[in-house]
Amino acid sequence: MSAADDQLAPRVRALADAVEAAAGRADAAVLDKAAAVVERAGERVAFSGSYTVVALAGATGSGKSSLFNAVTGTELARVAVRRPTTSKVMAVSWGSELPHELLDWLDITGRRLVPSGPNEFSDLVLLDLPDHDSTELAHRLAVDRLVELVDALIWVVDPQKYADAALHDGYLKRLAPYADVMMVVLNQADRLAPDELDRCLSDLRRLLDSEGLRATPIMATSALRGTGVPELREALVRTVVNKQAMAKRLSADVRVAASALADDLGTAAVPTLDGGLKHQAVRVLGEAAGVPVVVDGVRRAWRRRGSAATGWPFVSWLARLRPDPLKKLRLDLRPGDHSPTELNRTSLPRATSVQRARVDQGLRQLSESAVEGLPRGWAQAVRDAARGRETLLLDRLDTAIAGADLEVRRGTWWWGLFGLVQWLLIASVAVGAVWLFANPVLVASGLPPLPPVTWYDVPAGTWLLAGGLLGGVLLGVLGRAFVEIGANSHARAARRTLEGAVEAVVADEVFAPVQAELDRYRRAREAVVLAKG
Ligand SMILES: Nc1nc2c(ncn2[C@@H]2O[C@H](COP(=O)(O)OP(=O)(O)OP(=O)(O)O)[C@@H](O)[C@H]2O)c(=O)[nH]1
Ligand SMILES: [Mg+2]
Repeated sequence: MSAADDQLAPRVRALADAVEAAAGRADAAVLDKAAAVVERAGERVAFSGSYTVVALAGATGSGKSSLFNAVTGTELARVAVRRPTTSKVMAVSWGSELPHELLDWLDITGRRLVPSGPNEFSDLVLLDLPDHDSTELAHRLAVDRLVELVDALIWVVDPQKYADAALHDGYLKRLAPYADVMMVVLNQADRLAPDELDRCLSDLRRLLDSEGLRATPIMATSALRGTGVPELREALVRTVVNKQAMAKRLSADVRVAASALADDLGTAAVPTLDGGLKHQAVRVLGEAAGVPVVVDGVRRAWRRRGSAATGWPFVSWLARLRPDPLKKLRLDLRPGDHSPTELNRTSLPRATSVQRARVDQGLRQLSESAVEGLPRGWAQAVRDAARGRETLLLDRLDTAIAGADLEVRRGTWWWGLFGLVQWLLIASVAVGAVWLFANPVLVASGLPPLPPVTWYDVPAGTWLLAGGLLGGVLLGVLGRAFVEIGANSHARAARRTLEGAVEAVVADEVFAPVQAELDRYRRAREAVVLAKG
């Protein structure tokens, strides 16, 4: 196994990974080509990797068949003056058996075996192709198909047509990545004077260099006279013995496909879902799902219950008549009392079109930031990931809000104390009133009047009555202030709890799928880099 082979397998695997990751996201034509390369590479190695398939290609009449015969020392290829001569691909191999599997895979029916013992052509399958610039469509199609499959190509040109656009624009330029598995042979050299041949060769060299084919060697031959044929034969044998052509060809295939996919994937930095972006999304979605309504409900419920417990009893019973905001929202149940069913849904207003629009907008904001720089197909995939479960999202948010423990069921310890003191003050008012106003009744009933007690010349009854009234009101006001502080801090705590619950849902339904898509993009990007080698 050569170094090229060693690297080829992981690169083919990487290309397969990239194709898998980019499926449905990258350009379909690019993906198809890359998938075909993966398949072809696997098959080519499986079908007798020990053979090297070399094709003689070129324009009609350049002398492919003549050169074939000259190099192999056979008369297997038909040579003629009538054009085009070769209409069917012919494959020849040496030894005791034809590599049928390989030839089936290449879809070549014209096969000839040159019976021989082990020799320098033992592992060679040499193809004589029809003309690439043929008037016959079938010829051109056969050439195009095999140019994609063979391990090495020998382009046979003649002094008249070596600069032909059909060859250079149609094949050589786009085959630049395969420069090191190609060779260009200027045949019919006998038709040129030595200085003309030199000019011709240097012109051809210049042309190939300008097309990115510096690594492609040039040779001059005459199939008619046999000049240059031994050198060509040696080059061919070297290619076969070296056993690098197949791996080099496949390597170039993988590189070309991976580069095309890399271009499609773009070069922008892979976007990340940063904390600020996530926080913003949680806030917007929480708002849409009713977090502010519940937070406000918590504040008002705390205020109502606190006022009822600590306020001046003459007034605070009024507070009890007002409905409990959390009861109204069905959020007064214990967390365990909720199950995520329609029956136990909160009575938060059902998602209105405005809310849905805000959810939509929140998700769009998030996905637009997460798709910055991504190619179109990937951007769409990220958008779909962000909004794929939008309907479920609102339901799950509602359930999460219903299940959050808002800690407003119990009051706080000092409410009881304030309540007790309020009742003592009421008692003081009552005692004071009796003390002040009971004497006429007692006297009329023949009972002794209450003893007159004064303090600073003011009757004790007045102290008790006025003190009780004033104390009750003051305590009520003080209690109200404390309750307000408590209501605000509970509202804040409720907001934290609710946003935590919302975040858990959004992380699950939105962040995770978006992140998975971004990870997939990163995977594709890393895989093509590996595949390019
Ligand atoms: N002078 C000269 N004539 C050659 C040489 N090689 C081939 N020919 C002649 O060129 C003509 C075409 O040769 P082929 O080998 O059939 O050419 P081909 O490239 O196989 O042509 P197609 O099969 O039609 O594509 C024949 O008449 C050959 O005798 C050469 O090196 N020198
Ligand atoms: Mg021919």
